[in-house]
Amino acid sequence: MIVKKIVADTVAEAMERVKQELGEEAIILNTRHIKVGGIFGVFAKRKVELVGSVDEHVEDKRTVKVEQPNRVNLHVNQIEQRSIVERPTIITTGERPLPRELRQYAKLLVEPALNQLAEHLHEKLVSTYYQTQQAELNTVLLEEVQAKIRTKTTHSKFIMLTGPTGVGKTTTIAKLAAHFTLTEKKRVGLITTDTYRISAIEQLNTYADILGIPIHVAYDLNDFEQAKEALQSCDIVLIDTAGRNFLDVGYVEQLKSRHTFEETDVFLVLSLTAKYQDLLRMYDRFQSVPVSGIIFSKADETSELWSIVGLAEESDVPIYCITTGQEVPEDILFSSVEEISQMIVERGMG
Ligand SMILES: Nc1nc2c(ncn2[C@@H]2O[C@H](COP(=O)(O)OP(=O)(O)OP(=O)(O)O)[C@@H](O)[C@H]2O)c(=O)[nH]1
Ligand SMILES: [Mg+2]
Repeated sequence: MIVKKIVADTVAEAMERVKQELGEEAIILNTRHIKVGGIFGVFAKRKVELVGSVDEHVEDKRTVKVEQPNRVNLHVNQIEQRSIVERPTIITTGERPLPRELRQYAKLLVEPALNQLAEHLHEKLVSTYYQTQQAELNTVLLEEVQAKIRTKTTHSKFIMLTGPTGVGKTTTIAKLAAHFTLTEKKRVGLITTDTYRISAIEQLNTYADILGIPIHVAYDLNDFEQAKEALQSCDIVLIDTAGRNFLDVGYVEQLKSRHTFEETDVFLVLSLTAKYQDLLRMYDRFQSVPVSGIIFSKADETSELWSIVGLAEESDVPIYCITTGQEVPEDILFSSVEEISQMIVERGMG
């Protein structure tokens, strides 16, 4: 395949030059606006950059004089013709053409969670492919993912989990309680404000019993203040909530008037099993208190993790941890950006 990058003042001019240099059969791989020249972006000229390509077979067809085939030749030619038709060098992913050798990345470029990044990823993959002639570009992808996501640790006294119903808030509180008590040797206390479900209280009581740590049930904000008072000597206080509390404007206003969020990290728990558009909606709905990080839950129940990248691009909120199963305390990961990126790319391209 012959590939040419053309820079011109207008798309029409660029197209004309592609036609002149590569012929009528040329395919446009990519078009983008760029700025050329100037100092620190001032006086830079807006140009169009167009990457065009033409199949070498097409060039051959135009330049080689074909002799009248005999019976045998005709047969061979037919096979050749058919194989060209059956193995096109360019495939199309949505609106973006992709060299056939990069077909394993086709699904990626139409992935809803990567919609914002698709153009950039496409360009990066195609240009790296043409520069290196390598079709295995997972390292490029890995670098792109690494550049998008951030992680965070916490040194706050209060850790509050919020998020939609059933995403794993209470289970994650139990995992965190075990982590801080057993691994970090901290004095941990629990408060649950989720009093809608008796079973949630029992669930946490059981874990608190096993770990030998105090737990307080707060039925209202007075109880909440008393619980905080009682747990003053703890290094860390983990607060479990019912998702619906944070969607109640009145409750949030009262909470804000009785709890300064200075020493608090609020982590929004989002399940990776949810559709990407629903995750975005959830992220928007749970903004009533300042969210300092995201906990992605149920990574064990999904075949790909692109939502993590999409949400990082959309929100720029760091990741606190990822949960990977129902088992307490082991199914939780406090991974680095590199480890999470590796997991995302391996899972997505596996
Ligand atoms: N597969 C899987 N299941 C999980 C994970 N975390 C929690 N669960 C399960 O998800 C279900 C709901 O978990 P909970 O911890 O009760 O969720 P919650 O957010 O507290 O739910 P509500 O308090 O009702 O809003 C339970 O069956 C958990 O065992 C995880 O990482 N992977
Ligand atoms: Mg719960």
